[in-house]
Amino acid sequence: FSLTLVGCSSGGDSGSGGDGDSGGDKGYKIAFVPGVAGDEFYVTMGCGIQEAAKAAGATVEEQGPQKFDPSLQKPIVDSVVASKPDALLVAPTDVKAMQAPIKAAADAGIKVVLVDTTLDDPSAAVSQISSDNKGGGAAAFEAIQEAHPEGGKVLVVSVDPGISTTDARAEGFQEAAEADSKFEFLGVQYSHNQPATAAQIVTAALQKDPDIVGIFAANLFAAEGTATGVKQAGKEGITIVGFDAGPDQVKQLEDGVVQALVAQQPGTIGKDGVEQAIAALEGEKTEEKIQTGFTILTQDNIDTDEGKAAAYQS
Ligand code: T6T
Repeated sequence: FSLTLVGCSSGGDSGSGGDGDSGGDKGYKIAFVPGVAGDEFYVTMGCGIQEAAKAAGATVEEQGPQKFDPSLQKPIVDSVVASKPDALLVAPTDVKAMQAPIKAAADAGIKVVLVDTTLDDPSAAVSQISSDNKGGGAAAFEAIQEAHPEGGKVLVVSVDPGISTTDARAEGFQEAAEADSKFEFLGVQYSHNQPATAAQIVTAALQKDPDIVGIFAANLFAAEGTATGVKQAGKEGITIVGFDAGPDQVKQLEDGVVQALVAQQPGTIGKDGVEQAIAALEGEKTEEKIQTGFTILTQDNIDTDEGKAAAYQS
């Protein structure tokens, strides 16, 4: 099915501002396979993709798995490859399991761009575009450190091992936490992208270690569940830092349930992805790796123009 522009606005990080002169209006067909359907991070990326494609006279078809799960994403990539688009923008859900299906796309002559997540061996792709995930994880620790200069126990709630982005965030957080001897790193627990599981992890962790001072939730759904878990445990004074800035996360930040959010630039990742795909199709040089930035959102900047622009679309 086709991605429509419904819900995309020029506000937020829609990736607007493309120069619009790339592509030569050849009517290229671009396929977009996000990590999971309906996730506001990928919805916002889709807006950036759609806008950049429109500027280049290209069309976009989007199809995403119902869960962030390579066994559901693989058949989608297989069928997209069979439909022979000119380019494929894909966020692999696992560094290993998605290796072969994505290589098959490149072998079929489709220009592959990895958006957001990557693979153990990304050589099938003409370009990889992602946030500074490791740096974002370290920044998340710094926000907890600032709130708790006395130190204490800290925990990471992630998604699943084998996802390049969330693994890098957890690693960045862990390295930063272990560099400050006042903090005790309690490890990483995996929520399988289910907010309810993240909430259970947090309630159980708080029963075992009621003196936890900070929790880093490594993506949107982990953050949603972590906030619920802390609330249910009736705990106050715990600093929660979440990755991503969907509408629910922003609300939790405004309500003071979450203290900071690391907002990525999904629209820009999408726009850059289209531009790299078109450059490859035009036989132009591509950039092997593009790193996009992030904004730390707190109650102090969420209502500013910068804060509003960093929030995701829904
Ligand atoms: O955090 C994003 C994305 O960067 C990550 O790879 C998977 O989770 C999200 O889509 C948020 O749900």
